[in-house]
Amino acid sequence: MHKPLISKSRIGVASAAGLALLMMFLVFELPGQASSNGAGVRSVKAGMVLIKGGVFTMGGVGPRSRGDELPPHKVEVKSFYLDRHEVTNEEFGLFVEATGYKTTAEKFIDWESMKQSLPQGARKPPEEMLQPGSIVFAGGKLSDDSVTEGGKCKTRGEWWQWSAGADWRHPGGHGTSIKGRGDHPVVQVSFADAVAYANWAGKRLPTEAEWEYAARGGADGKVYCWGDSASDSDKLANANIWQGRFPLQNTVVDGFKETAPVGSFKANGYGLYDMAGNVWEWCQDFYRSSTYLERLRQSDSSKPIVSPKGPASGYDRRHPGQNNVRVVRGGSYLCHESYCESYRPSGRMSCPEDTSMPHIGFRCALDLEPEPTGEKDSGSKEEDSQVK
Ligand SMILES: [Ca+2]
Repeated sequence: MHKPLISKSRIGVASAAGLALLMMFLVFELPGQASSNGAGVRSVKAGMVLIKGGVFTMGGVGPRSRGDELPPHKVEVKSFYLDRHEVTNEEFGLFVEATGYKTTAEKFIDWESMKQSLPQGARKPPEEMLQPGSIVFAGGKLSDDSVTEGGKCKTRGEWWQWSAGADWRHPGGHGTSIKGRGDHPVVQVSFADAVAYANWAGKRLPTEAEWEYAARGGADGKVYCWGDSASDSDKLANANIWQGRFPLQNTVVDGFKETAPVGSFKANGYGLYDMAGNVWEWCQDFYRSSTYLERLRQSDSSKPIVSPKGPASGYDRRHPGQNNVRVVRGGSYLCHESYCESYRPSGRMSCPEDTSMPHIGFRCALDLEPEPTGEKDSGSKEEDSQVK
C-alpha cells in the first residue's frame, strides 16, 4: 500500500515539537551496520539474478501515473545482480542468529540519553513511544464511517496504529508470530535494518533506478511488470495485492491476506519474483517527489542519465520536518487499484528510514567486479547456472 506511511514519531501521541525531537533522536540512534560477511564469498551470488545493464524509460506510463513518477526519462543502468526474491524471515533469522543484531523496532529508547541532544524543556514523549514496538495495520477495525464514498480513509492515521511488541518476529504485534512463515518476506525492518543485513550478506540495497529497471523485466514502456493488461486474472497471477473494498474488506481471492511466501506469483521477464506486490522494498535513494524534475534540470536531456543515485537528502510533505525519508518500491499486499496501484513498476513511495512497517521488506543488489564487456544486449541470466 501507499500512503500514508507514517513514521514512528508520528503516531499522534505527543506534541509536534516533541515528535520532531523524537525524530531527531531516532535518526542519531540508527543502529550500526554489521561488518562480517556471514554469507561467505562463494555463496553471495546464490539466489541472485544477473541484470544486464541497458537503457530504459524510467517513470510513469499512462493515466495511472502520479506526479512523483513524472516526467519519464531515459536512464542507463549498469549491470548488477539482484536477489531473485525478497529477503525472507528465514534468511533474516540467519543474520540475527549470527550477529545478535537487534532491529530498530526491538530497541528501547533511552529518554535520559535522548534529552541530552534536545533543547532544554523538551517534553518527554509518552512511555509507549519509548518502548520497543512498531506500526501495524488497523484496517480491519475501521467502519464505513471511516471511509469516503470513494473508498479513501478520512483520516490517514486511522489505517495504522502503534503496537508495542511489534517487530520482525511479531509483525502484527503481541500474539502474532512468523512460525511457519520462514519463506515469507521479512517485514517490520527499518532502512537501517535492511542495510545491516545487506552488509552482512556482502551486498547492498538497489538504487531506485536499478529497482525499476529490474522490475520492468525488459518490458520497457509498459504499465505493469507483466505488460499493459489490467485484467483481474493478470493481476491475480502476477501480484499479491488487495482484493475487495480497501481498506474495509479483503476478499483474499488470491489466497493471501498478508504476505505470501516469496515466489508464489509469476516471475517477471528477468526471473524476479514479487517485484509487484507482496511487500514494499527499501531502496538506497532518498525520496523526493521532485526527483525526476530535478534530475532533468541538471542533465542533458538528449542523453540517458547514467546510474542516478537520487537526491542528497529526502523530503516528503507526508512526513513533514524529516529529511531521512527513503524510497520504497513495488507496492504490497495492501495495494489496491482504488488508490495508487503502486505495484506498477514506476510507482514510488517514501518512508522515514527509522520506521518499520508490516508491509515493507527489501531485497539486495550486488555490483559486478569487474563489469563484463562485449555483451550489448539487455536481458538477464540466472546467476546459478550461467555466472560463476
Ligand atoms: Ca492478497
